[in-house]
Amino acid sequence: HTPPKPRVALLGAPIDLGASLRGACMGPAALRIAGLEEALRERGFDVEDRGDVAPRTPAPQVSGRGERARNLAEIAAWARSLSDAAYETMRDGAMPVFLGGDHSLSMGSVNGVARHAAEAGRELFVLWLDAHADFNTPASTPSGNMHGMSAALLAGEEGLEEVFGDEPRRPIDPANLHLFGIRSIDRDERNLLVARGIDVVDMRLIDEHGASVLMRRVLERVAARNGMLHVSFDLDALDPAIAPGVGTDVPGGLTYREAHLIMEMLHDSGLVTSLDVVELNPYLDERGKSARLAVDLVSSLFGRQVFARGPDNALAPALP
Ligand code: 4U7
Ligand code: MN
Ligand code: MN
Ligand code: MN
Repeated sequence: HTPPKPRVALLGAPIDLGASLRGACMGPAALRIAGLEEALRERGFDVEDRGDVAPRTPAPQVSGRGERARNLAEIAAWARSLSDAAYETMRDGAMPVFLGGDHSLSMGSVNGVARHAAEAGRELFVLWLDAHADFNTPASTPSGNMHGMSAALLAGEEGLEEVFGDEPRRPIDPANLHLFGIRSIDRDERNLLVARGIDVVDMRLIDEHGASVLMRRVLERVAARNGMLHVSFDLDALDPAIAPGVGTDVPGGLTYREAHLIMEMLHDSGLVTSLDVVELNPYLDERGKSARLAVDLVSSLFGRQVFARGPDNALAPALP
């Protein structure tokens, strides 16, 4: 049997004040121009482009943090409206795909998804595909850039309470956060990751064991607990040679084939219920290269494959 395909809602989040380099605010437009909606339609999905989410106005009253959390008020305004958008979209039975925008947007998207999961009585897992751990807090950050703090906020770290203020905040269980593709961690950030016992799949592990073994380990855990899986895909997880259109590139990233395999396995798992595609900076891209690769990878996550292996795309059975 073929399970019914979920409705997909595209939500733009043209935000770049979480990063030090401007330009990610053009990301949603570039993903649209690269044909994201058409690619998903081609996969047979009922897709609705809801346009760009508007940040909450007037900006919420939050105290400035100066250089410890730059543009906190603006990021909070986005996080609050993105959280509501994610929550409402999922409650209405659609799958939200957030088009970034810098990675601070995930503070909002994942918080909203977590609110929905809690109401639905399901456990939420987050796969964070990234070169960076994004586990800084205002106390640990070397840059003050909030796109480097989103995973920490979502896992319940202190110091960013003002992002949601009195609005519903729903942290995820740190044990359900899986960082993947990592190759840049700051000193105090590393200590925090260790203290919290976060699962960090770095490039060294991927080199040694291969992406598929490490992905299967995450997917089996989510499946065993009947969890929902949010994928937060920072394009800088990819090697800069194939995705130059990012503001904080780090050499030694995922190859074209590794990235596709990850997406194909995510599709086959049937576990993914929401997605962020973030950190595309068209100002830094080379003739749309990164935008087109992002659309290609999302197509794989939504079921495009070289050779159809049957209606349910079941994973190969585990070895005895
Ligand atoms: B991204 C950094 F110091 N860790 O905190 C920081 F290296 O969303 C980079 O993953 C953060 O792109 C990168 O500023 C945030 C830095
Ligand atoms: Mn990131
Ligand atoms: Mn990153
Ligand atoms: Mn970045």
